[in-house]
Amino acid sequence: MTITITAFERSPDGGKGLSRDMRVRWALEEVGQPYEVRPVSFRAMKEPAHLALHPFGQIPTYEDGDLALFETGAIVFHIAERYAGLLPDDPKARARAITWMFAALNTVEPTILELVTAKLLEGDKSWKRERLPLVEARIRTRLQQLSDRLGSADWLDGAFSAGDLMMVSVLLRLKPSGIVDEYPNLAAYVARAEARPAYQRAFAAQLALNTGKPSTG
Ligand SMILES: N[C@@H](CCC(=O)N[C@@H](CS)C(=O)NCC(=O)O)C(=O)O
Repeated sequence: MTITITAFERSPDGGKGLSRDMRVRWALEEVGQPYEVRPVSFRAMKEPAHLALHPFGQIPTYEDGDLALFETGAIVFHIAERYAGLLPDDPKARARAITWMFAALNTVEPTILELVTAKLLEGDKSWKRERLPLVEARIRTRLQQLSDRLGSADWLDGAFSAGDLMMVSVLLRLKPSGIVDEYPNLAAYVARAEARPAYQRAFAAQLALNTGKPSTG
């Protein structure tokens, strides 16, 4: 049974890696599992057929036989549990890698999403000028803490894991702001992850869907 995921028919960023199907594509590429993509329009996302898969009317979703999942954290965790390559075998190292997945989604991503909201959804509000510096300060607090912990290591805890995949996916959303570049070890961490062949293949496939040009990756 082929794994099928959903993705934006037309991604707001033109398919440059920011839509969250990227995390799932990347995970599947890391573990060497083929997959198909079903593009969905913004309208179709809110219709009953898609809502049956995703109660919040979003992408991505994941289907494998009679299993249907939503939420990238759950999907990437499922992939990492099911196929080798994204979680260490040692139980304690595995638990720590899973901890980093949660840290990415629960502790780092919310601050970054605040910035996206402040800039894109509330860009015309009167409070924007006062709010933005506060939001950026909260992001810098988290990035400094993450930078201190990463130090000079390549990855957050030993070998590359689903924890790194999720953390880098979250940090990439900050790319347009340039804030990650203020922390050279984090910028190098993100670049190291982006250089992984699995990331490159996932990125090329997402871009190809949006540009209509076949992926060469
Ligand atoms: N927490 C969810 C967030 C999913 C999400 O926000 N998806 C975005 C695309 S990256 C979406 O579908 N946005 C359209 C909408 O919410 O209407 C996850 O990690 O899967």
